[in-house]
Amino acid sequence: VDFQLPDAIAVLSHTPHALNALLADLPPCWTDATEGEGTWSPRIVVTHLLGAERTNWIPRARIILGEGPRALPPLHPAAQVREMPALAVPALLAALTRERAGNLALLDSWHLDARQLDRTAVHPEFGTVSLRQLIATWAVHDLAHLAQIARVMASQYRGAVGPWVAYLRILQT
Ligand code: NI
Repeated sequence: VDFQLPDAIAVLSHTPHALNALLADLPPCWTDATEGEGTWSPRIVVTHLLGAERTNWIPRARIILGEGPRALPPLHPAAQVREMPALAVPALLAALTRERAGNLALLDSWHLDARQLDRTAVHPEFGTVSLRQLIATWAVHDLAHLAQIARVMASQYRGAVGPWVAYLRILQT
């Protein structure tokens, strides 16, 4: 499937709703569940998504579109979530919903054309990347973390499902 900005924005605008539907009002046995020491709970994943709204996608898009040196700074997501306040899930979901809407309104206001989407910057690991690739990655990053949340939650019942574990590919990892 070719990248089309409105299609990417469609996914990006749905993610907060999907997270709200999945996580709002769930007991902490789900939202604070992990896959073991040092792994992220759904609550920490949402914290990470909120951090990325603030420091990743739009700031990097601005660098790609800007007139200054087009070098993307490295990001440190694990350190970032450690430094962010430990908010409760409802507060996190509200903040993510608000900040995502603001970022998408800003993106829309730029009226990006194909030439702008093809602009590039230098990523610290990958070298040349385009704005188009950044925005596609923003959408896939949402989907990856939705899958991660589902996997973390599913793994809590690895023992509870008994022999059905054999049919549940999500538990085979
Ligand atoms: Ni991530």
